[in-house]
Amino acid sequence: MARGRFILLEGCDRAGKSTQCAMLVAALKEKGYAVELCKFPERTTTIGQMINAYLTNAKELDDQAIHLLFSANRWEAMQAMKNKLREGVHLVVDRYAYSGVAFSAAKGLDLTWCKNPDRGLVRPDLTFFLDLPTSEAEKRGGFGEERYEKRELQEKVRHLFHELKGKEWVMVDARSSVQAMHETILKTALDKIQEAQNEAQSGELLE
Ligand code: FDM
Ligand code: MG
Repeated sequence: MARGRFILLEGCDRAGKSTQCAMLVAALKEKGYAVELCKFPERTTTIGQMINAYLTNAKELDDQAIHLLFSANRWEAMQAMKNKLREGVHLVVDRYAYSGVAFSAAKGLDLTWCKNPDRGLVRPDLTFFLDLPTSEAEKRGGFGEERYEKRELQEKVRHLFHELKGKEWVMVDARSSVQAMHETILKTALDKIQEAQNEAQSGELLE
């Protein structure tokens, strides 16, 4: 059996990541694939509750401390994610280490320091970056509710995402319609999943 694919959606706030993740999961399920949604921060764990308190301004934390909590929140999910992938389950992931680095570095922390705690996390097979100009994000509902939803910071975050992006990233214009974005994302994800199945048939991916 082919290992599941790790499909990541990254981007600034209000770019439509959560909507697109939900649509992708639903479409893959409808096609008969085993697929699960993961979201970071995962606010339900003990660490996640601390992160939530920080983001909703209920609690103050040093920039370094919150950075490490975001990373720990990924590490605590790692074994379960690896198990799922090994079982052939595809994972659609809403934010990951790139958000971790981009947001903390945008606040002024050293870029290399920011990257270090996430070294060794399982790598995405496919990363979509939903790109939205900050001026557009501001117009969307709910912007400004949480700690990081401020124009100046979001501009820096967007700039850092562009610095961090790998050659293999798939850039998606988040000004496009929900449906148009979904079609692009679904098609690319299906190609990736098919590629994995072909490799498994030729034995290359068997562990
Ligand atoms: N965020 C998210 C970080 O600062 N570091 C991280 O590692 C992650 C995963 O948390 F402003 C920020 C990004 C965003 C906030 O994310 C909450 P959601 O996706 O809006 O819940
Ligand atoms: Mg948000």
